Amino acid sequence: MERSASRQTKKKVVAVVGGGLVGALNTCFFANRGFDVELFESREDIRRAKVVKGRSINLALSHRGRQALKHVGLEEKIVSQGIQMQARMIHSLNGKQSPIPYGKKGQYILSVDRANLNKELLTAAESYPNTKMNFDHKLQDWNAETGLMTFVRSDGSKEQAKADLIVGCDGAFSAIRKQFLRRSRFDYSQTYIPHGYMELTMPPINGEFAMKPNYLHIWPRNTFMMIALPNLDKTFTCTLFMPFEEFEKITTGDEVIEFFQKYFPDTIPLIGVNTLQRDYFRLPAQAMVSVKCNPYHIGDMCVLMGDAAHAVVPFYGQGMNAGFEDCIVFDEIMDQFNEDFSAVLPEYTRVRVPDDHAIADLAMYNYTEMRAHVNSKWFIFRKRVDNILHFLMPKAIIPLYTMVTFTRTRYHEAVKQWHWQNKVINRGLLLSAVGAVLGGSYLLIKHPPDLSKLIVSAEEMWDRLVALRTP
Ligand code: FAD
Ligand code: EGU
Repeated sequence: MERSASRQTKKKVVAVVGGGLVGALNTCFFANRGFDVELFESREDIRRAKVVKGRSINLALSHRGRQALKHVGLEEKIVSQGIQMQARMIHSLNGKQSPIPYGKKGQYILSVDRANLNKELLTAAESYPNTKMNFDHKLQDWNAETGLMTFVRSDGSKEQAKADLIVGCDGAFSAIRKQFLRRSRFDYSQTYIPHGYMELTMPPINGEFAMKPNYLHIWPRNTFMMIALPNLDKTFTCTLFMPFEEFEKITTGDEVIEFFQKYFPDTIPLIGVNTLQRDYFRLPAQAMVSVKCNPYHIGDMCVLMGDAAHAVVPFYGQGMNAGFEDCIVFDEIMDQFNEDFSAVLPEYTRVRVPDDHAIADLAMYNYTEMRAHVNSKWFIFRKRVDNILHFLMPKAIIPLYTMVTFTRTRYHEAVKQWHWQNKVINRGLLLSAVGAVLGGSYLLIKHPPDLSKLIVSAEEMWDRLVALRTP
């Protein structure tokens, strides 16, 4: 109580810029601590908007994101509006479907509707008496010396505002971050990957889901990949990933069908030829960018969170989850340092940068891995090996995706543990190989084979080698 009383006297004002997933959640976190919070969002209130434009319709919510929602009392509500996915369903080219569980019974991820999640978070943020929501406020610029922010409204008018702390949650193309870029000793990198993505709707068939609903459906085809997540209205949203140059090759409805016939034939009757052709040409393919930067703060005045701090490619399903976890980590540090921004902000950078960079790297690694040599057979094989090793040594060997998806193990620790496990596994394989050679030799000595047979096969082998040499 004493601490909240001292806060009352300070009555610090926090400005959250960006009312997307992370900004809306963060507003709840700051409001919970008793700050006066003002949220500024460039778009109109999506709860009143007729059409919501924006990226990806549904998202995979996992442990880290759920923990953050739990902190502000929203976990149950959001989880009840999600669809459980207990396993992946791998679709082979021949139409065969193979389920691979994420873990034990209780280990599942959730498919959540982005727009609905955002609306729920905004409603929760708005419900605090100490919050103020400002929609149609696009941050144009801010002054890193004075902290003065300038917003433009859709009618062209401008408004200015000040706060004790500015929290930049304004996404991958953050306007808040622009001021960071002008400063010395600010590291920044952004990489566009050659792939784009496009979303296609798979409607219900006879009022039911066209495919099994409680799965994350995957069509791994090396360079081409498709993923489908279920929605509450019994549709699936299929996300097609492929290089922009491949998207550009397809210019007619017939070519769309031809392409799907070649790579995703089982989906044509499910999506339907007309829907497929309509959705394909509705919007151009969207780009994916990876952004890393350091530090995340300026003095005791401004801090970046979510995609504004770290946009990651979607190949681990962690972008939102990591952004939500940012909020927990910041909140924990606020406790440790008694809400002293001049101590909290540098500590937040120190603690969080290595983890966000680790998940950015992992997601990028998985992208290169999948497009290089992941077809359905390889995907199934790898996940099965992971699961078997985990079953044999449950404490020592934990699959990387398990640590990332179902625990709050710090991302950079998960990567370390993964490298260590790989070493152990490789040693194990080497030892088995040596064992096999030794055991084989022993058996050969104990039971010498008929040498004449060996010689014949050696001759055969020579013939084969010669045959190989001649073109
Ligand atoms: P955003 O959601 O981008 O929100 C930023 C907000 O700031 C927006 O509302 C915007 O209008 C506002 N804004 C922008 N500029 C200004 C300004 N100048 N002034 C005021 N407001 C401004 N993550 C997962 O965890 N699981 C998944 O399965 C998953 N799948 C994905 C699939 C795809 C294809 C993509 C592209 C991403 C996926 N992600 C996933 C990542 C996830 O979408 C992002 O990490 C998440 O949306 C980040 O939230 P954010 O609030 O930081 O940014
Ligand atoms: C991509 C786009 C399967 C939603 C990574 C798995 C994703 C999602 C995987 C998108 C994959 C890839 C994991 C989850 C998830 C898998 C994961 C990827 C949700 C390693 C809406 N990925 N995604 N890994 O293990 O940990 O199932 O757009 F195909 S959820 Cl690329 Cl767990």
